[in-house]
Amino acid sequence: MSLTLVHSGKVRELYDAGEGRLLMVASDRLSAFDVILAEPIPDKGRVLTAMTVHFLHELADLAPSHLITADPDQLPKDAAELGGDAGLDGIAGRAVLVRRAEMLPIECIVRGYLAGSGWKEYSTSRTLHGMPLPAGLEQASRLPEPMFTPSTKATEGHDLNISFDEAADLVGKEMAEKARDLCVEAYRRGAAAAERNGIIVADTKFELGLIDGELALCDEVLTPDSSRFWPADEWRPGINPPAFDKQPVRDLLEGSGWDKKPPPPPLPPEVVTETSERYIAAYERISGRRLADWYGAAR
Ligand code: Q0N
Repeated sequence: MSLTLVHSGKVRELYDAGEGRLLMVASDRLSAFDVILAEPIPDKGRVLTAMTVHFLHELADLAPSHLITADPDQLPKDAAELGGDAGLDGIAGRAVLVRRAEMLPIECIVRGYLAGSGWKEYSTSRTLHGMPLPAGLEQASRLPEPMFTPSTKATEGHDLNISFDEAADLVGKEMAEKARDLCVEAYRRGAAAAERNGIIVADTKFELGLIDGELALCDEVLTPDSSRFWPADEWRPGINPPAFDKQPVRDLLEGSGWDKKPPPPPLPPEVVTETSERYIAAYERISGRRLADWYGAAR
């Protein structure tokens, strides 16, 4: 094995590919309630990779990105070792070669709807990251305008919501303004495309880095792992809408009496299949493309 692992996340791995490049490999692993499930979700890694590449192309006029290629034939030779017995076919469609960037030390979150920690803050103080909001909003309400709500890695790995001024203290005022404007516009465009096809992107997280001194989109872009996707026809203010991607998994786990400590109970095959189909549907509806046309399709 000649590619050095530089980071192993819950569902992805990052390798040093030499010459200022990294190889990002998205797995088929699924995380629910902060635990990795034992059963891989077929095609999940390809879906997340294809969706990211789709949006990087859609947003290319807005910002450059770290992407070099997703073409399996253009990956470094050693990459085949990561695909196990299948070789290159084992990672085709879920691996991308990218340029190494100087990452901003903030997570650039944009919220269009009030969910998760945003809803929690609003319900206690009628603010979002310290910014006052109108009264009368409910859980899952659409915000008057998408809002840039950055966070930063707290010491114990958990994210800490910060104000715009705190983000500016970390990266500089001009950089924070650039990042905010880029991310809000990227969210507006991505969310509008998704909503036309029945999927609400409630919020999303961008990771930005500097490449040749230019602010560039890195990591995943507008995927179900980096965002909250809701089925538009099941959204209404006042409730916590189901997740477009993994609600069947959550329902199963919630209904199983599991105490949320590892190991999680096994997923029945029909829940694995349904979840895979939901990921594929999300990609196909949002991008207007077929997953079968993306790298790594079974031939
Ligand atoms: C990088 N992360 C955080 C992989 C992504 N182009 C880049 N250059 C340098 N560093 C990074 C990138 C990118 N993308 C981004 N860590 C390093 C997110 N990780 C989590 C685990 O999987």
